[in-house]
Amino acid sequence: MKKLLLTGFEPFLSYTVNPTMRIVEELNGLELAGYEIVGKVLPVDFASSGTKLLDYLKEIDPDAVISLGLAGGRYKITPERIAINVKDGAADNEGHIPIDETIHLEGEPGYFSTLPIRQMVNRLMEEGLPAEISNTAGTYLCNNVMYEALHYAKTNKPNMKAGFIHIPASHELAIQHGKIPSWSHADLKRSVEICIGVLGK
Ligand code: PCA
Repeated sequence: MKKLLLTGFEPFLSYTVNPTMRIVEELNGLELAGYEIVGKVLPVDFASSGTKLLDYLKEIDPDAVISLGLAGGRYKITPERIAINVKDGAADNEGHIPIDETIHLEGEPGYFSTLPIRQMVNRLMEEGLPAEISNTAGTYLCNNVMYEALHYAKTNKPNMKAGFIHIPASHELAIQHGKIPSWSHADLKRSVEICIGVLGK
């Protein structure tokens, strides 16, 4: 059976929970759309998230990798179109604040997602779930992990599909956080399952 590495992130900044962490933990070990799901939670740490991801890619040797991240404030499920070779932004969980840094000196300026993002968005909307392609994954950890996966695919494993999906806050998070739009955990999880289903087509 084919293998899918599904990554989420630990909580970060003012977000006391990260809905991607629970989704990844709940889908770990399941079989969906012809894929065995291997779920892993990554640290929100510029120094170690990339190497952790690369370790998992080498150890698990997946056919595809989908990384998930929380985009607090977004209203829709947003598969990302592109990752850029930049680290810049707020403090990570270790207190590091990169300014205009490059992820890989020898890397391309950007890599397009190799996931079927248009089909994912269309399928989600057919299922009644708001979705749109996002044209920026930002320059924080989510972009960093998306870039690392695509750079690895480009340089080591061209057949491995890779990309990133940002999801809105869960109700659980919104109750604690305050003024951010939120979805039920069930809908967030179903959205991820639908995207995996599209990948498996
Ligand atoms: N979202 C952040 C990092 C971790 C997460 O879940 C981001 O969008 O970069």
